Amino acid sequence: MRVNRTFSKVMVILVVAAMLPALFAGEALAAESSNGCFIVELWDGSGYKQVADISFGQFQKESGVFIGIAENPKIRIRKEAEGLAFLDSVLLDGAAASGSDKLKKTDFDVLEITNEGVELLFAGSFGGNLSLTGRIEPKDVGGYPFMLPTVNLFIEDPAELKEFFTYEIGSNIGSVTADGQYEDLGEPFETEYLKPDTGHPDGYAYIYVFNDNEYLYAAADFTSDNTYDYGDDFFKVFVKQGDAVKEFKQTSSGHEYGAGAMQYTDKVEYEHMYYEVRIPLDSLGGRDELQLAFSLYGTSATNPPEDEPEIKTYSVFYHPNGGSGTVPLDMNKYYPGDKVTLLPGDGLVKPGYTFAGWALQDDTGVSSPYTMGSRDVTFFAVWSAVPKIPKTDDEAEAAGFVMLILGIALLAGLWIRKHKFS
Ligand SMILES: [Ca+2]
Ligand SMILES: [Ca+2]
Ligand SMILES: [Ca+2]
Repeated sequence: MRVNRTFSKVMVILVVAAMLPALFAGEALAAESSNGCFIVELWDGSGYKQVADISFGQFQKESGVFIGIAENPKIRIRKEAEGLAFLDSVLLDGAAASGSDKLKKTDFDVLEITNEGVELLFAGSFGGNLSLTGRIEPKDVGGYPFMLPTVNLFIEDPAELKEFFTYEIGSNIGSVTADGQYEDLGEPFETEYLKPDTGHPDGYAYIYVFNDNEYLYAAADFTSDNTYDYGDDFFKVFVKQGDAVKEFKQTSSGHEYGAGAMQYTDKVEYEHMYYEVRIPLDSLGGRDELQLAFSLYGTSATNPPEDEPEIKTYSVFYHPNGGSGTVPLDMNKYYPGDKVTLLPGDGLVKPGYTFAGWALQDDTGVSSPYTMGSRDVTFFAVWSAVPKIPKTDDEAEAAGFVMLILGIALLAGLWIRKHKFS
């Protein structure tokens, strides 16, 4: 009877677990901080079949999903989102796919994922644990450009800029081919460490300034912008002339004064925005000294502290619930609506019991993926008793009979030995 009751409890947990994704689906769609999802599809020989959809927000994170055991799987990942979506790495059981070098490791070298998606071929036999690291931007990222000198942050009108650097004409004679293609520029004129709050990496901006007889040249190595934003990225040079400030803006898609392009430079390992411009000296009033300021934007941007959007994330904890051994540890931060891949409990043991999954504190069973709510959550191990084979009276009698026969045999042996030696 005890055994039967345990089994029925497990059945209830399984049924409830199967219903959970449906119960939470509405909540997932309503979550504001998720900007969309990556759709994971598996090629089955005749077409792609969706195996998972994983929601992502503006900040880069890792998320795992089990896609099933597979042999040389072909996977397609596409976005379902209004904003731009980027993947940094896609690994299957820790292995990279052939094809895209950018997706082989998590290093801020990111690939934009479109609605059409990217196809990945994994060679070999796989257990099926797929891990995506990436982020999805909101449709409008907004934010303020970075300013150098930094005292000019959040000033939108060039005429209001507070401070400028001084560049003496002739102090750094040279030139650049202003094509947006990286070239060695020697020592930077200014260096500033930037911390975007838009999901882009923290990193230095290096500004270079040169001149020859005809042009002022400026270049910007903007390591905090690892995304190409189709002309929304820009580098501006401000030149103060008396009370007026002239603005020279170079975007990532046009050729206003030179060019901006995604490049690998000697400063960081990942591709990022790099700009080169040249400005005719005669448009700058033929001065001996120039008062210069700069700004950089790439949807990589900053916000005044009070304007920072409050994006709360939540954590997942695992509780052994009377078991012992290795308790799973999930370091990820989740937005409400995120899909949480439950970690296996195979490192946990409890004598006389087998691990039967995870449940919430109120005993409600959960299945993978669990849809994150707007609070931290703890999953408790569910233990199901190993059924014991009960001894019936008949079996006890049979055992007693065997013991009796053995006893008689032993006595008989002793009797034989005794008579043999006497
Ligand atoms: Ca990468
Ligand atoms: Ca160049
Ligand atoms: Ca960008």
